[in-house]
Amino acid sequence: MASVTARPFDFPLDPARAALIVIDMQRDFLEPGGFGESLGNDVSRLQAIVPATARLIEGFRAARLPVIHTRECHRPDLSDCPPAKRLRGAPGLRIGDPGPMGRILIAGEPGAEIVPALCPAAGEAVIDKPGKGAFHATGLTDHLAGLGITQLVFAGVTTEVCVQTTMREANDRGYECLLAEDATESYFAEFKRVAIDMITAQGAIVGWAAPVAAILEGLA
Ligand code: C5J
Repeated sequence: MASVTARPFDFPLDPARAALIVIDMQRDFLEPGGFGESLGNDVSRLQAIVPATARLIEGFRAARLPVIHTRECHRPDLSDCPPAKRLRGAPGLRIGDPGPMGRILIAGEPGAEIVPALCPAAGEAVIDKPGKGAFHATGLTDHLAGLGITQLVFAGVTTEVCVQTTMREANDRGYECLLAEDATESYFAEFKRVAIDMITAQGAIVGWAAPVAAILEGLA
């Protein structure tokens, strides 16, 4: 057991029971010319966390601990996309519409792929998820149970949407959740700050937050 310096208090990391979940580091969210930028977002904010996220992934790989990647995407026939979700986007740039990197958030399209710098290694699980949370309508629960995982370290985008939603789902399912605070980002700086405050408030009501360097020390 290692003690990771974290907010609001040290996280008791048990590497034998821990996995890393990297949320939605997809081209359409991160790359210039993708869906995120076409909505008017500054994607350089999200690109900036790629090096820290890569270090975290490498640390888990070096420690031979599970790395799980997620992608927010839907089936080409949209049968897993509730109309209420699809109709929420900007007209002309909704899920399934033709976008700058193929059909927006559709499995198999270039924009739905993970950015090359964080490409999943052979044998690492890639969970395609139709919701914001990675537990909804996926096999993640069974996958984690099969590995004996009870602690989850989180990285990815965006902090206040898919990362926070998945952390809340995990927290309710009994996992101890630690967010790598320099390996997560939002298009809105204030949303990231407030999301981490909400997660760590009231004695880690949803979970803990720590820098990548502190988490890597705990794995060493
Ligand atoms: C994610 C989103 N991945 N912001 N999606 O956070 O719609």
